[in-house]
Amino acid sequence: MKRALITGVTGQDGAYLAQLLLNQGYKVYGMTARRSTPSLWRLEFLGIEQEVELIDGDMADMSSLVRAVKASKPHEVYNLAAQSFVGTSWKQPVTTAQISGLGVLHMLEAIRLTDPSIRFYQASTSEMFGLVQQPVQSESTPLYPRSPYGVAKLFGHWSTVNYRESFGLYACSGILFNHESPLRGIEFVTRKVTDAVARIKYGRQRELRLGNIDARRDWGYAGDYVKAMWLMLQQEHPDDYVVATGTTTTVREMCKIAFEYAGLNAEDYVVIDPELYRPAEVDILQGDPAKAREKLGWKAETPFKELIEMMVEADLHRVRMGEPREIFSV
Ligand code: GDR
Repeated sequence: MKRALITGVTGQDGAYLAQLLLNQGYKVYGMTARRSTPSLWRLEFLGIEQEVELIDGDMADMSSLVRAVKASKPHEVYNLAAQSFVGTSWKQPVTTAQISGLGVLHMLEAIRLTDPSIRFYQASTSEMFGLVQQPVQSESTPLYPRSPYGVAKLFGHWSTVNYRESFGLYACSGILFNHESPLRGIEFVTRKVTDAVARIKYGRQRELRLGNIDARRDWGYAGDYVKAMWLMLQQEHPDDYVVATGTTTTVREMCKIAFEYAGLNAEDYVVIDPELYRPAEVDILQGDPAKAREKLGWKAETPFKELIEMMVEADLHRVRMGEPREIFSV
């Protein structure tokens, strides 16, 4: 039986990946940082909380990673743990660097020293393109991060490439563009919008405050994207891949789709709040997924409109059922 260790298993991608691997017959270990009570709502939402074996570990503490690797004896490690909210990275740049940057190196070392045959996946990100150097971004596009988060992820990305080249580790970096779902945290813009649409529809909220709604992103469905992670670790040779839809949409257009689905007009509710602008913005991201399509046979299956409508539908249901909002925000 194949064994996998997923760091950040309580996050959106961790939960979908755990589900995928369980369906493939893996024994799945999930690492969580026990700074506070672990938030298991996503695993519960997918009905897999009993099947994932949780292990304590903290990306900032290499000894805890060595222990997690020794305890789980994984064939594959998926490093999804991060301080992943770009906005927060300006307020906590050092923590972000420690978890999302140095933490990757800690895990690479833990693998190299424990069992270098373990295959490693690093969750890299389109945020590394930042101030984009080419209109459509591929694996060869120069990187220019625009946030402490992007800078930290750049370190993790190059550490992964370097350990592959220096020590021959089977280490892959997936450069994933934005990917969303009903399991997305409420701090991210798509879920903030779909949650607000549902609350406005049922009279629980009056307006929706947003920052730069002219930002453009290449948004896909997280459930599709975790398949690409798994495929990267099943190849003959390790490599890095852009994972994206290849299309780009503004936050403004996304709002329109979300409000319209609930029979509302976005312009009646959206308020622009300059406080929500970022110190440095990534204006546009659009990925070129050609390599993933050709080499992994992967492509994004879920159209953007369908994705946003799926999220609004889930939030309408949740608000209608009176489920507490707080537990969905972590
Ligand atoms: P992003 O996602 O920063 O691209 O990173 P996010 O959804 O936070 O922002 C997308 C764009 O929307 C603009 N925006 C707002 N964003 C938020 N969160 N809240 C607002 O009120 C708001 N108003 C406008 C932002 O300025 C931005 O341009 C996500 C994360 O998941 C990262 O971890 C991941 O690496 C990348 O996607 C790929």
